[in-house]
Amino acid sequence: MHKTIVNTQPFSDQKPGTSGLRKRVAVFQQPHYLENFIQSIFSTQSPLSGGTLVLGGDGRFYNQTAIQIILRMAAANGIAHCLVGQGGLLSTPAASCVIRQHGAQGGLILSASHNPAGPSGDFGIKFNVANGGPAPEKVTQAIYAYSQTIRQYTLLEAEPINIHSLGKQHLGDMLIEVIDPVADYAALMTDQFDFAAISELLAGDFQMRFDAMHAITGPYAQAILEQRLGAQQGTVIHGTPQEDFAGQHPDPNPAHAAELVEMTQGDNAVDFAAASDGDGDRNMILGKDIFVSPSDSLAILAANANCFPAYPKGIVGVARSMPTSQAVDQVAEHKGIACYETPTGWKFFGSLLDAGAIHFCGEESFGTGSNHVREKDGLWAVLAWLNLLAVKRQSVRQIVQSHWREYGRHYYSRHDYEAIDQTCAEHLMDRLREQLPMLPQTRLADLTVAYADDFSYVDPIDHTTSSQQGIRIGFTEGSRIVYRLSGTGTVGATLRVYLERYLPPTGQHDLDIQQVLGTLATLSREIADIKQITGRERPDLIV
Ligand code: G16
Repeated sequence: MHKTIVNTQPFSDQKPGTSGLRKRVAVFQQPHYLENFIQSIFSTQSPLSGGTLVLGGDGRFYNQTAIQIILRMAAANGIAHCLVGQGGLLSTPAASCVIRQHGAQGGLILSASHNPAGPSGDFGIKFNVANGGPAPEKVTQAIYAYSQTIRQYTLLEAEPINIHSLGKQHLGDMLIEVIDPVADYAALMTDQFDFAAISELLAGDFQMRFDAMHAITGPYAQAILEQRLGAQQGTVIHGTPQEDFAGQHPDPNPAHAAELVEMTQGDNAVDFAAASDGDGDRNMILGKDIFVSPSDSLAILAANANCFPAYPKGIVGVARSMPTSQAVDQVAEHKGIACYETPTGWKFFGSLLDAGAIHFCGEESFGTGSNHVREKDGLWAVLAWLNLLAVKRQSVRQIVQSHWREYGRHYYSRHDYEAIDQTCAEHLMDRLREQLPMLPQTRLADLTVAYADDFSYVDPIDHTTSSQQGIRIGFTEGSRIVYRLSGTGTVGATLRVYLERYLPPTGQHDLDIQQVLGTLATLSREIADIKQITGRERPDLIV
């Protein structure tokens, strides 16, 4: 088969963000754009040469085109073996599972996560390394550096490859194996949870819905919840992956999954509802008339880890991203286990998980996971909650409320200012940084600032430093305001403001969240001069 070398020029915007390279589809459709980035991965990640690569995505528009190009480039770049999810499909946690179980040297996940899809939507590429997790910063920096000097890429001339039938075929010297995208992952889940207990729960009066949001988790949820666990047919809604996610925003939060939230309210409310996102790594947990915040969900799962067959003696440690509420810290302190605060991005949990320092980790951005893979895992969190409900035989609300009675409640909310001008956003953050030395001991409203800093993290395992990871303003009674710019948007900048206030076990736990956080919300706008700098009166999204 003929190998072609194509001359090219660098694109200046190929720096990966919080989670891979995410751009509008039209950006990826530019001649050479995708190829340059893929060549930068193949040329810098030497273990891939002669090794095994896992390939799949969330099924969004442009996946099929990208997979054909990547296969031809992989074959031309000396990859020996490529495992492709049938139809080009693999959820992000399933890709992580396949990389680990097949001893692959890495994987490419084609997804822009929860961002909308379709010809005018977003596309993305994530490179995961041999531990199954997102590439750490030193790897993404090397890929970016290469992309800035690239002059050539190489690919095989070949007819389109059939990725829809299971089985093996050759492309040049490379073996392509089209695999069932669900099988390895479903088998792993049966090791993690008590499927018999969950089946028994689902066989009774218990009513649940799982919203796959027209994205990748449909086939996984149908196979695991309906076929293996015996949930009623129709439990999984919006279960057929579509290239444009039916024009919806597959972001599992109360704003974007409003239909599911409604199913948990009123006379015919279901007992439990959950949703996952475009690529299956996020989760939202709901009970009858209750939304479980991702930070609380992590804390509750950590507090009850001994309910899961994989952790009969509980867990050794936990980690959360810095802006995530400190609810899990309370659990760690009570249980005497380690607790780490990392920057935003699942990649920062990898070294802690690999070293056995933690078992569970999570983020406010609807991500929860464990050491079973190296990605956050939407269905894992759903099964964990089902396992918990099966063991405790209490409602979601009862479990959450008794957790608050034991550990106190961290009232928590994120206010997003979306698609603001990039220069304004950077100016706002710079001004905040300038104020930091003056803030400690200042009295603001009825609060006193205890500390104010720009979060910097030294990985305790590999000792790499990541600085400027978000501005934290902490108050003496435990409240916090955190500011950072999102690393996953594709239009302008998104300013995220995270608000947190703790009320102890004896405090009131049934108050309105935005009311409890009202003073902090006002302060957050004043301290950062949000209106003057961005022109925005109020956030575009409150979660
Ligand atoms: C990605 C990362 C997460 C991160 C989230 C939000 O999630 O994997 O670790 O918390 O983005 O990041 P940001 O606040 O920078 O937008 P996903 O589900 O989009 O891949």
